[in-house]
Amino acid sequence: MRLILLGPPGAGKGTQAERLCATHGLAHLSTGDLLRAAVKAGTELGERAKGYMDKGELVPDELVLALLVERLRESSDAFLLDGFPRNVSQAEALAAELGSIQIERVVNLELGDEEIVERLLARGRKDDQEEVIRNRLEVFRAETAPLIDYYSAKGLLVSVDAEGSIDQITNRIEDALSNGAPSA
Ligand code: B4P
Repeated sequence: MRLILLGPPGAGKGTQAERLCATHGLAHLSTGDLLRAAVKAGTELGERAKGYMDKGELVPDELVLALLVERLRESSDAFLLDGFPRNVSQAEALAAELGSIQIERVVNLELGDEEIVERLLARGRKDDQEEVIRNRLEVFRAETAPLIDYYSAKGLLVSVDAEGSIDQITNRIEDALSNGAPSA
């Protein structure tokens, strides 16, 4: 299975990705986690990424791709991409990298702004201050939301309501993966 988890910051991509990967035996490729690990390790790439992350901006594509591509090559049969792609140019780079390998489904988690702000303030990571969260929402709308149409046009998108308990949302995703023809 080859999946993408799409959705605004704090929609629960990382939370649901862990469960889906455990259930379906997928490699969990989270660009957020890879970037935070690079920052923590103090690598040159991490140093460059840090300022963008602290402000809630997207990290430049070439840095994200440098981190991701090797992992993707190791796991091209069964993976879940969590938080990648974040814009159309990353989606195009992904398609070029995968060549004839097809993404099977793109799960789009939908959640309103106020619930997002509440969850992220409760999470309390360094980039979870209200001003930074609001900026991340703006960045999502401007750069990432166009991927909803992009993957919908390819017939790959399924949208899932991400409000409710973690178990409820996992069940909705599993239902969407097993039942449905992808929604337009
Ligand atoms: P990410 O690490 O991708 O994180 P996120 O979008 O903030 O969170 P996610 O949706 O995974 O939510 P989570 O499960 O944690 O991005 C961080 C930053 O990295 C970006 O701002 C950007 O700078 C950079 N970045 C990452 N990928 C990039 C890329 N491809 N290109 C450029 N830059 C990139 O859930 C959030 C909280 O809600 C948690 O505390 C969780 O416990 C809680 N929660 C989850 N589900 C819940 C539920 N149902 N009810 C209540 N709480 C819930």
